[in-house]
Amino acid sequence: MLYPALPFLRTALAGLALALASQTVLAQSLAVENAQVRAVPPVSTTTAAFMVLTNPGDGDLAVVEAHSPAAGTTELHNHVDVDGVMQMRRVDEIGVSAGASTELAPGGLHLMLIDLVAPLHEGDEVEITLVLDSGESLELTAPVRRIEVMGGGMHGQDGGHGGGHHGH
Ligand SMILES: [Cu+2]
Repeated sequence: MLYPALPFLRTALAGLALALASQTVLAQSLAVENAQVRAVPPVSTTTAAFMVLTNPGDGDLAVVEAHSPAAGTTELHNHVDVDGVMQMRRVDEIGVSAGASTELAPGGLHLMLIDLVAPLHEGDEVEITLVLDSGESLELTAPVRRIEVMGGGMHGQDGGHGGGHHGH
């Protein structure tokens, strides 16, 4: 009889639909929410991606690499306060502690998309792959949105980023 399996299947499908509706990407070990890429003027060759990473497991994790077909290079970045001026620094990894979340947000941690292959327009979708220290890869899609720049240390929409890149 096929029928006993149906309620389970229905529950599984409902769960999948819910996951898709909330734009949550769930790997075995890391959930990504609110992924978005900052819209930048067409002349800009760099932009940043933001998201919230949640580690539901009981072991610490770290994102050690990121890739995107939209950019020649994708780096992991953080902002640091240098004498009151926020500057960007490349970091080797973005840690997500067991049972905790790490927020990638304007003025803090972010993914840097460098050498954009084409201008990004508001509403475009950008594919991003995160590589974890466990070797696991996680693919997600982030919409391009207008995102206000936080903090007074950055001049203009892309000023902090551009300056940081030429600095190292
Ligand atoms: Cu950056």
